[in-house]
This record gives sequence, structure tokens and C-alpha cells, in this order.
Amino acid sequence: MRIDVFSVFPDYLDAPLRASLLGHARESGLLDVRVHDLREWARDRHRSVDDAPFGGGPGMVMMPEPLFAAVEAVEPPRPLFLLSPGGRRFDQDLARELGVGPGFSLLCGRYEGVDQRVADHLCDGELSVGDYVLAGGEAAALVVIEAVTRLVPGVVGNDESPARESFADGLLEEPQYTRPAEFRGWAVPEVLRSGDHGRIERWRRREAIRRTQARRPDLLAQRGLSDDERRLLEEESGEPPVD
Ligand code: JF5
Repeated sequence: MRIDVFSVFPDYLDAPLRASLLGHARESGLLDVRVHDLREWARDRHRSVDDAPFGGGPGMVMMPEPLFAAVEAVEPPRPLFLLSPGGRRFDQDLARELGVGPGFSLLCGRYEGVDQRVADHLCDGELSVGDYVLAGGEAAALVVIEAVTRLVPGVVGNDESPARESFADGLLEEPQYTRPAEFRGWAVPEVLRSGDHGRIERWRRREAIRRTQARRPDLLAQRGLSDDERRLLEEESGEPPVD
């Protein structure tokens, strides 16, 4: 998979793209991430990529020329997305859609925004990672890259396969425990130490549903529950109410 990123702060992206999962994916050749410094396509001696807004007001707007020049020189994989708080919300469904394709590209906005002609005539869409405003799209780009890349076959080991995650079917993860079996008086649920794998699987599924119901009813409303899952919820979990 190839992912091209356009930014005025390529340094911001370097370390996270070299570390951990993303670093390994790149080294193993499964992932080809190319970061492009937008200032390389600035035309004045100050290497300007932003200018004052028409109509007045505070702050600066990213200029169309260097952005168009960069994208037209590189011809990055499409779709090309502008990261901005006004875009389509990036979620696991979109991560899966992008994860099956050969690649995509990201344009990181900075300053007060990007000239509208960039969104209208250069990009294929706009993505938001959440309802908050960042100083720029770089952190958002890393979110998108990590969420998509870990779905590419081979990037995540078989043991921790994304297909096995609870979130893979629209639920939050069930609680997890490791040793010791008792820590400061708090015991690990007895069922997890029972060795009864059928019972353990039912417990995990039920706790995932209960937790989703308590914390993210919006997710459950979107997804619905099967008859089996409704029956599972009726069974006594032996656990206190979630949160
Ligand atoms: C940005 C103008 C882009 O702040 C964001 C963002 C928030 N959620 N998703 C993305 O992007 C940076 C800020 C101002 C354009």
C-alpha cells in the first residue's frame, strides 16, 4: 500500500512513521509512505505557503499554487483527502474501505484553513478524525495512516489479527486481565480462570455487549443485536453493572 502525505511540517511525521508498527510495515515493504514538504513548491524566497484571507480577518490561509504544484508534480495515489474538522468523520468502516485499496493520499491543512479551491478542485474529499480543532492536519494524518495500515494483511501479526477484535463487529472490547489473579484485593473474574472455553467465550461476548450498551449506545443502535446476543444478555453475567 502506498500513502503520500503533504505537509509543511514533514519533521512532525517522521518519528511516528519510523516507530513501532508503521516502522516495521515500511521496513518489510508492505507499506510505502512518502512525506512531501509543501515548502519545496513555494515560489518566493521566503518559501511562503500561506497568505492573508481575502475579505480580511485574522490568521492565514494556505495558498493554492504550492499545493496544486506539489500534488501535480508527485501524482500521488488517489483518493486525495484534505484533513479538516469539517470533513467526513473517519471511522473503522472507512479505515476498512481504504485498507483494501492500493493506496490514498493526505493533505495536511495548517493555519486558519486552506483556500477553498484546493478542496473543490484538487482533493477528492475531506476527512475529520473528530470534533475538535488541531493546529494542523498532521496528527490527524497519523491517526488515519495507523488505523488503515494495521488492516493491511501481514502488518499486524496473526495472534493479534484485527479480524478477531471486538470492534471488528461494531462492539467495544470486553475487559481483559493478566496475572496476578488477585491484585490489591481485586480478583480476576472467576470465569476467566475456569478453563471452560465455551463459558469464557459467552462471558466475553456478553461483557462486550454490556459495555457497548453502557458506554456507546450509539454504536449499538447502529448495529443492532442478533437473537443470540439478546439471549446472551438475559443470562446472569455475575458481573456488577458496567460503570
Ligand atoms: C486543520 C484548518 C485543517 O483540525 C483538524 C482536524 C480535526 N479533526 N480532524 C482534522 O485538522 C487541521 C485545522 C484548521 C484545516
